[in-house]
Amino acid sequence: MSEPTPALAALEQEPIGAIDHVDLLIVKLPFVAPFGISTYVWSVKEALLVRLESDGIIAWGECVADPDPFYSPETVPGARYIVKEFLLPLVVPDATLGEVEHGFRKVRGNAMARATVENALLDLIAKRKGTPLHELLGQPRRRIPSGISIGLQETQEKLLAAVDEAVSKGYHRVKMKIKHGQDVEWVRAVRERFPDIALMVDANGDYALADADHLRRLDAFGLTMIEQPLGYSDIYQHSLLQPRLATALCLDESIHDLDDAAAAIDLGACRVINVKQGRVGGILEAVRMAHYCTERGVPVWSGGMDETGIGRAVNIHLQTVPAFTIPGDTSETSRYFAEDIVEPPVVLDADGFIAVPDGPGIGVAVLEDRVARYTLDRERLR
Ligand code: OSB
Ligand code: MG
Repeated sequence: MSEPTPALAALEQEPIGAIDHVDLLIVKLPFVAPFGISTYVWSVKEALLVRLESDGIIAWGECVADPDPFYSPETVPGARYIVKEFLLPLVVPDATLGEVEHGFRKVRGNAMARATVENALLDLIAKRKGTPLHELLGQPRRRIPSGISIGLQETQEKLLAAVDEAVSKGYHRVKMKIKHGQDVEWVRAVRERFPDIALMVDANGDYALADADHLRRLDAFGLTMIEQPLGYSDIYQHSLLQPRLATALCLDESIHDLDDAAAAIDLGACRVINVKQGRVGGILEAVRMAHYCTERGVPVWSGGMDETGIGRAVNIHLQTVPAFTIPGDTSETSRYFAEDIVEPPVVLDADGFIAVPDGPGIGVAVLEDRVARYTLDRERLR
């Protein structure tokens, strides 16, 4: 495996340089269909964007926080406050990226806010060099395997139709959301119709350790993993559940950084980790975590937060790092948006793979007229 560490060490030395303008935007894009998890159903994407302008170069960062606290405690207004009051003041011209990241670590939690600014800075650094983000990470271009996350459906028929569509599109693995009352029989229905697909479930914390016997019934379906069955901030109880199941557990929302990943692995709380760059403080920490987990024998994959094309592109570049061995939650743009704020959209090729956008930085063009059309609020800070 090629080492990401030398590339990261070099990146940490990159100067921030002068930034002429900083804008915070809140955008709101309709979803083509509602997306439901055990705690909530979203029908729009509302996100905080950071726009940096330096010497005519425009760089972007997308925050994965939702307006509500139903996946994570971070929210759009909270992230905006943290970005504006505590993070952007640390982004000074004579600092290096490493110094900025070090300063950001004094800000407790708020990893989604930190990721937003850090990713915008990485886009800026890459665009100044005229290189795509994956090259900044020291990685050659490679095709990225696809994966789809199917939200809770009203009926088993609708679920089967959604899985059928995903399979015929060529997705490399299918994840279905589950919750109490919509689990074992729904998984059985999918498994009976699709005996051979790579299938996994995500409960977003809907169960308790007392449900262990119930969850064990999922062992019958050859799932690749069960994602975050227990509490959204729990690691310990997952370590008690994992030995009682044959199926691998995967942690998502309870892993915020490398230390959490190390604790989860030490405790045997999971056999797989979902590394969402937007949840762990940005691309650099995500790469460190992916590398660390892999060395400890725990494979990782890149999650998604139904991002617009800005965050979606970041997730794709991240997956050029070879430690991302399992297909992630990276699906076509059209699954979520009729019209996105970037071009080109993410599409699957005939084999179900995704091409890495190869322009400078995140590699996709952010269309400012479209951004303007979907903007709820815009504030120029510098
Ligand atoms: O748990 O991975 C999750 C979306 C919103 C909140 C939480 C999750 C998700 C997804 C969607 O599963 C992944 C994607 O398609 O981007
Ligand atoms: Mg999840």
